[in-house]
This record gives sequence, structure tokens and C-alpha cells, in this order.
Amino acid sequence: MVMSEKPTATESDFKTKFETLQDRVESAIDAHLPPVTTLPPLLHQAMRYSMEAGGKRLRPVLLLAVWEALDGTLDPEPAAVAIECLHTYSLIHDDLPSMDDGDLRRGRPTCHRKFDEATAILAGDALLTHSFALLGQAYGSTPQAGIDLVSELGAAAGSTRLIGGQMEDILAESSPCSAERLRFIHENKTAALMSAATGMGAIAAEASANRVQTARSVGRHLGLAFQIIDDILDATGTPEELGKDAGTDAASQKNTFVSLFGLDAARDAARDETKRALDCLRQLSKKSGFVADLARWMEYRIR
Ligand code: GRG
Repeated sequence: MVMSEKPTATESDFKTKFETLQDRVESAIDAHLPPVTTLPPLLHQAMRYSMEAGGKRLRPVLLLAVWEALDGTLDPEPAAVAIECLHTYSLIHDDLPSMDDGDLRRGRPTCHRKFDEATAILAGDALLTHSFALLGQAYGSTPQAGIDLVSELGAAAGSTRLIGGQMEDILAESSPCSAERLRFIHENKTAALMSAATGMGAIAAEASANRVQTARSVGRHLGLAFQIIDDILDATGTPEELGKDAGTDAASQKNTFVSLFGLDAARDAARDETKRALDCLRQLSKKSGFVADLARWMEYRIR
């Protein structure tokens, strides 16, 4: 059995740092999205509606934290907003009637329920496009970093990663789901963007290719741990503990790590991925304490 590590910061100190980074993300989102009055206002209202609906901001927070741990000097905020725009587009499209047909997202009616389906499709498209335009505009004076950021995000979001994971998840609803297939879905629907977040943090810090690769591995392991922990909590938590419905995976007969391997194996796998993320962080930087505590506090929820 893999042993867990105790967080080094208290829960309250960890939360304070997390909230500081979240606040930085909120201000950057406001600064880098077109105002709602931009023509056509309906589209820009829908984009901001979904972007400003809260959410944990995990990906941009990770990006900023890795950039800080590597003493970055370029402005990381446009990159942080770009990855959150891309993530939000994927949530808007995932909620559409032709996909998950969701009613609520981030505690509010989904974009297509609040507006209509065509507006939600276009708001998702516009956020996806905006994420790349933003990177191009913001990093034009440091072209190598700009190209690397665009290619990191583009590769993670494309047909072999995020979109491929979503496709496979849809296909797995109507045909058997093997361990390999579930791994592919988790690697791509969840871990690809987390890995891009930590990779982009290192690129915005102009780190060496080796360091960028280590940073990517941190995000990948954190993403896998995050997904398995999410599956465990859905099976074991109460709505009060989770702040959202519990038992939804079992009710919808969803393929999850828990349904395929059972709770004990899922806990072991989550601890193993957390440990791998922590090992990569030790290689990445002596100043990666906040990201390490994020991994440890995440895992703490399944103890
Ligand atoms: C439509 C291309 C396309 C992809 C959709 C995001 C997604 C892929 C599906 C949503 C369902 C899901 C459970 C995906 C796994 C990734 C994940 C855990 C998304 C939710 O991320 P959080 O918890 O959300 O960070 P917030 O709202 O906090 O940002």
C-alpha cells in the first residue's frame, strides 16, 4: 500500500494561498475577456456568464503556482485565462443536449438553459478561439514562449487528447469499457488539460525543455489523482460534504475507476498518482510547496 504524506501548510494557510491565486485569476479573466457590450452583446454575455460562474479555477491556479515556483518573469495571466477559456468551452459543449444534456453547471443553469442551444454552441466556439488569439496577442514580443504556449494548449485540447477523450467516453456508454479504455478517457478528458496547465506555467517561466517535461508530468499525475478521487467521493461522499449531488455515477451506471476496480483499488491508485506528482515536484523546484500541498490536501479528502 502506498503511504500518504501529510500537508506541510495548515488547511487555513493553504486555503488562503489558493484564494489569493483564484482572485488573481478572476481579475485576469475580467481584464482579458471582451466586455458584454461588445457586438453582438448576446454572445459576449453568454461567454462571460459561463466564465464568471465560479468554478475552482484549478487549471489556471496550477499554471500560476508552477510559474511562481520557477521564478517566472513573463506575465502568466494571459496564459492562465487562455486555459480557463478552453476548459469552460469544453464544459459548455459537454452540457449540450447532444452530449450530457446538463441543467446545472457551477451552481447555475447551464449556458444552453440560460440562453439557447445555438448561443451556447457559439459561446463555446468563441471561448475556444479566444484562448488562442489571447496567447498570440499577449506573447508576440516573446515569440518562442508564444509558440510553445499555443502548441502546448492546442495539443492538449485536440483530437488525440481532450476531444478524443470525450469521443471515447461517449462511445464507452454503449459498448464495454475495459481498464485500458477507462485509462484513455481519464488521461485525455481530465489529465491532458491539467498537464497543459503545469506545462504552460513552466513555459511562461521560460524554463528548460527538461523542466517543462517534468512540469507536464506533475499535472498529468495530479489530473489522474483528481479524477480517481472525484470518482471515490461520488461513491462515498454526501451532498453536504461534496457541495454537489452524490452517487450520480452509480445512478447513471457510469464507468468509473470505482465501478471497474472497487473502492480499495481506487484509493491505492489515487495515492499512487499523488505520490508520483509529489516525486515530480521534488525534481521541479524547491519552491513548489504550494502545489505539493494541493496534491496532499486533495488526497486527504479520501482518507
Ligand atoms: C466537449 C471537447 C469536449 C470535452 C468535454 C470537460 C469535459 C470534456 C467533460 C465534463 C465531464 C468531466 C467529469 C470531465 C472530466 C474533467 C473534469 C473533472 C471537469 C470538471 O473540472 P472541474 O471540477 O470544474 O475543475 P470547475 O467547474 O471547478 O472548473
